[in-house]
Amino acid sequence: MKNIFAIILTMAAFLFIFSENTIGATFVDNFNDGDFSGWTPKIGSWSVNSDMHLVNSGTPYGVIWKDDSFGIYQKIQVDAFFNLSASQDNRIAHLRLRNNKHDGATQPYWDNGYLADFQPDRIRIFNTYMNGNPEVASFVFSNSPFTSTGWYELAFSVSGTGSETHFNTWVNGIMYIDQDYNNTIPDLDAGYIGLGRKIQYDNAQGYSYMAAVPIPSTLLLLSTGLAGLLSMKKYLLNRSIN
Ligand SMILES: [Ca+2]
Ligand SMILES: [Ca+2]
Repeated sequence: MKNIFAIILTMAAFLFIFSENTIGATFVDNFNDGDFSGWTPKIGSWSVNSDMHLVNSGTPYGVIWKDDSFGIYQKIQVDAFFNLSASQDNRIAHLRLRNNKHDGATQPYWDNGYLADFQPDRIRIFNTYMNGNPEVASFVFSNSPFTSTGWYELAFSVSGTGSETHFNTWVNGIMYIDQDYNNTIPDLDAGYIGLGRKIQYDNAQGYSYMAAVPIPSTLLLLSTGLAGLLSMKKYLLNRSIN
């Protein structure tokens, strides 16, 4: 009976560890079904074009939000089509994290949140809020990865809170910003994921955890699980002997 209880405890401990690591949400959208359900445009005129790419034909300050709200760790990855010989609107991509999706602002482009601005000569991260958008991180390319017109895989993540807030950005899987930030605005610890501007997007994906995994409890659970495993081994050995 004691051994059965240990087995159940083992399974429960492992299930709990697993679920604690996967709280949050993931999304993948290639827009190949011709619509952007699961996203809500805020500014601009958004659609999925005949090539099955997400496009904004309205204001260059367009913003579209993923519908779900996300937590402490957030990452978005998306393909963006940089046309280096066309107007500037075809060379600027905006990836947004932890945004408050504020509907009442007179200039909603400046919702509270973090904005990664990708351009062929540099990447900048802004802490946006009403009437302001201070630059909080940047990387100027000495050798730009944007060498010709085509699709580029962009990614932006934020983790941690307060002075432990941390940003990363990537182009085609190469990391260009890896930087801490001291965030003093609790509003910026959670929120929505979004895209912006007028460049063409495709293959959006992202994920989020609601909170960091607390290490002491994980270790406790792991040791409980190991103890349970040992009991299970003993139980199985005893059973085979009997
Ligand atoms: Ca597509
Ligand atoms: Ca769709």
